[in-house]
Amino acid sequence: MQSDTRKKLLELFSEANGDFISGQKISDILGCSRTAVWKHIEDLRKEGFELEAVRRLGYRIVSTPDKITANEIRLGLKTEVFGQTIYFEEEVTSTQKMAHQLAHEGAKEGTIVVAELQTAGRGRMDRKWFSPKGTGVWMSLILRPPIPPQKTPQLTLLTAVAIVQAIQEVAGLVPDIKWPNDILINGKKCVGILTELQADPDRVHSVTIGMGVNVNHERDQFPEDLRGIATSLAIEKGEKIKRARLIQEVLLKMETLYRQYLQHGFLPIKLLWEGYAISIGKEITARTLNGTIRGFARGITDEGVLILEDHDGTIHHIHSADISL
Ligand code: BT5
Repeated sequence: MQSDTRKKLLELFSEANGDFISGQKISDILGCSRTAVWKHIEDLRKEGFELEAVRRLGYRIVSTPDKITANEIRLGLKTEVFGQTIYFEEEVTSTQKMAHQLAHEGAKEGTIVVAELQTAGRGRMDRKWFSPKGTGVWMSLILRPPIPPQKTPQLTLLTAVAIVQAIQEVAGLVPDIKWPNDILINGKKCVGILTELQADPDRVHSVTIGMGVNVNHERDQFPEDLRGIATSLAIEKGEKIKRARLIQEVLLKMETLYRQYLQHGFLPIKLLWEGYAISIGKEITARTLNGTIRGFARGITDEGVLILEDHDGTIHHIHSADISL
């Protein structure tokens, strides 16, 4: 479709404000045949517009495509620092990789990298993160916190709290946190967080926090191996969510919590985190690189490390593991 035809058509629908416009009216205004109108409508559908067609009434726009652009993120962003510098890409290997490079080149605190599609999105320990086009939030945030490297796990927990709060605000859903970095709804994972740092032994240069949120995936868009363990906000809510709005809210909640963290330390964040955590107080299995331990999750330390008491009463401090209930 030519861009001026597309523009005129979208203006028409915008003026109609969700009401029907007859095919005849559209063809008169665009100066084209009814068949051509139908083709233009099909083109809009391919772009992600949802249109309803009813005989004798004409066409009506139901929803606009959920596109993310730097402008969509900027418009209505209420933060002072986070997300004030945006790198938006249609396609990257991994936003983490790009953010590391930018951090290395001196990118400012609060810089974000967002992509519509990741061809090599990654999880912890080089696992893969499924990041298809146009359905999720694939974002990395660069921070330069004045903290020693051993405290950076706290930032993963801070991020989890911020994302849970943002999901509550934007989607009205109440997710759970599974230590350390999973956010679940109805027992299925809809968010993964990956915190990576560039540091000397005693000083952090930058922390890159990668966030993957499954937002508008339909159930059958997940590959077979994830279908039983993954979900999206749209599946749980039964309607689509505007991703740019979610990004704005995540950035706002993160900035607020991060300020609080730098001023008052980890304790207030820890209390919030414990309020959302499902694994604490329960019997769990922790798979670590050094083996598997079963026991009761007693809580987290002030550093964000999981405290696990096994059946002999021995206390283990778990820095990194996969947890199952
Ligand atoms: C994570 O790893 O959960 C961290 C994921 C971080 C992804 C973001 S997206 C933006 C930024 N750029 C990147 O390249 N990464 C970050 P982990 O706890 O290791 O979990 C990985 C496991 O989750 C995989 O082995 C799968 O079992 C599962 N998984 C993969 N993709 C998924 C998805 N989209 N939704 C739910 N589960 C998924």
